[in-house]
Amino acid sequence: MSSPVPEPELRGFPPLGRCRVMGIVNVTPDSFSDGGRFYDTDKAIARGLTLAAEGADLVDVGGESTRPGAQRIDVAEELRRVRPVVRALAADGVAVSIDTMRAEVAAAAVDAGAVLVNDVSGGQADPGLPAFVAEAGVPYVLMHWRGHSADMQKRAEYADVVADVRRELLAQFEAVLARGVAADQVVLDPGIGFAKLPHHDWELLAQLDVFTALGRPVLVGASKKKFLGRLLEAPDGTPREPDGRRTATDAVTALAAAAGVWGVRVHDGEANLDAVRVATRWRQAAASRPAHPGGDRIALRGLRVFGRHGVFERERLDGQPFVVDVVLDVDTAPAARADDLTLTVDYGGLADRLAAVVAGEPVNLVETVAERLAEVCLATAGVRAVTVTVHKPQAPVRHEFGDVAVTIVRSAGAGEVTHIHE
Ligand code: PMM
Repeated sequence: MSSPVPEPELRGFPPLGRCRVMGIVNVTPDSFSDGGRFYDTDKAIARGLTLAAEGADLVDVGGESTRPGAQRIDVAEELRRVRPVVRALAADGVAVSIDTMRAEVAAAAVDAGAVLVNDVSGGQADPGLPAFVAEAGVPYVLMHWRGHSADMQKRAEYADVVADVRRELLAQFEAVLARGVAADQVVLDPGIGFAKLPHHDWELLAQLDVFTALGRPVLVGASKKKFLGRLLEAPDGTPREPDGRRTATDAVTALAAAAGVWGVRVHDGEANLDAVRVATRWRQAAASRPAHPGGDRIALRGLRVFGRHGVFERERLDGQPFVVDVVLDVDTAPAARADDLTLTVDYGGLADRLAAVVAGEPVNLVETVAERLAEVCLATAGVRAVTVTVHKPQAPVRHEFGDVAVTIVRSAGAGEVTHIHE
């Protein structure tokens, strides 16, 4: 389970401390999961209000089905479906996102009060859409996409689905940046079920960390999709119907939220919000677990050494203080029994070796310094694991701040611990 990292900034969405729940309202006669149920304007509005009342942070309104094989509708029809729903929900104080691939629909929806544009084509279906998003400055969900739904499943071929989707999504991201969209407007989405077979969806979900590591918020739309129907198929191979995929969806929500995604796009509010609450608490507990459970520890804290690390020329010329904390996982019992320094870590000698790294060859990143210090610690006889924190209290930050620090945890691989007695 990955530990919490600060939420990447998304314009207009201050950090919430948990995964967001985006409730779905498909104002369509033919979406796979709720086909027709909310096609009527009043029913769609009522559904959006219910989702918001259940705790959905956003309500995503879409007028065009993107289920595999779906044909496109014309822009006038899409506008007719979504505009009154967006307007009514926004007027009622609901945060609305518009699920569209068209600039004209996005513009009308933003005009009617939508606060986010969700583009499953990730800027590829209508070049005017990223241009509109750039000009309006609205947050923008950019999804991995290989082509329109009518024949997208023909394109579900990957050498390595995670690497391929990551690369293509980054290319789409760069393309919208080139059209003037700012990085802090963008949420990335791996596009579960879009030009993907069930095993592709599972691989993407199991490696969400690859996407959260891109430094942008990540949205996952797995709700009731076909890969869950396949997982839950009957003994005769009949896939479970969408309505029977609710609990499995809640489970995916919990796991995705625990993996640190920014949001999940789901058909039901309450149960998914409960799942998010479980994941949030789980992540908090994981973050506070000790790095070296149960073992003996030797700590050396506040080792202050002058160094020249940093990306700026001034940092290389002038240098600045770095402060190092290390906590070593060591078995101290043999040294204690014999009362013998040679059987434990000599922290004086270790401090000299750590100081030499900090004062030595300048590198760009505090992360690199921390990694080198961890290597020195793990090369010290008896050290099984180490937590290294490198503080840079005078880092070039244009605001008053307390500290900048990088903490890493590293352990020796099996059989790699150097024994003190050898
Ligand atoms: N899936 C659907 C529609 N819109 N938007 C994003 N960002 N991500 C998705 O995975 C996604 C989407 C299709 O599902 P639906 O028919 O249940 O709305």
